[in-house]
Amino acid sequence: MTITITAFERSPDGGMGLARDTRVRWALEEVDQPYEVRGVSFTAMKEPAHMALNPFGSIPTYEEGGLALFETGSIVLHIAEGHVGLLPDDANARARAITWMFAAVNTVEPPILERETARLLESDKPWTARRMPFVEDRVRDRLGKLSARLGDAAWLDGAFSAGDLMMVSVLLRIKSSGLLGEYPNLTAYVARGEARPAYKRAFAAQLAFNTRKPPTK
Ligand code: GTB
Repeated sequence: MTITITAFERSPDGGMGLARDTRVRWALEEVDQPYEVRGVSFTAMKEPAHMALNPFGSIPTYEEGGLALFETGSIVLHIAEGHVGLLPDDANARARAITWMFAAVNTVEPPILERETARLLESDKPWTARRMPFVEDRVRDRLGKLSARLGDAAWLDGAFSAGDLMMVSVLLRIKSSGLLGEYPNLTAYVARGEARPAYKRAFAAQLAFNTRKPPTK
């Protein structure tokens, strides 16, 4: 059955991999599933056909036969549950890996998003400069605790899992901020994620999609 995901027709980052289709592409690459990509413009995203797939009018979405999903956490979990490679066999280890997926999108990503919103949408507001240190400290609070838990381990709980895929994807959003660099073990963790062949293929594919050039191997 063909898998089709949606992505920005032209991502605002020009293909730096920050839009959330990258994490879905990465999951599909990890489990070796081919997929097609339908580009959606900002206008089309708010039209009925796309809103039927994602009621919030955002990307990515995932279609496979009669199934249509939105929310990257749910999409990656669906992919991980249907294929070998992203979730451990042991039931308890599997539950813990899923817990890390939730921690990524529900505990670590929100303060990162808050910072992005403050920088991108509120930079002209008179209170932003005074608010920013508090916003960044809320990111640091999460990063510090994550860093302490990761310690010297390669991945969050044993072998690489969908939990790591989601966590690395979230952390990539602040890679260029300087905040991640305050935590050498998290910097190395993200680099390990980026070094995975599946991530490299996903990144190359989204870059090619955005630049309309074939992926370089
Ligand atoms: N919780 C949802 C999920 O995980 O799937 C969030 C989906 C979401 O916010 N999608 C964004 C979107 O469609 C794209 S990823 N936004 C348009 C809209 O809602 O109208 C967020 C994003 C966009 C662009 C960059 N960038 O260019 O750097 C980075 C991240």
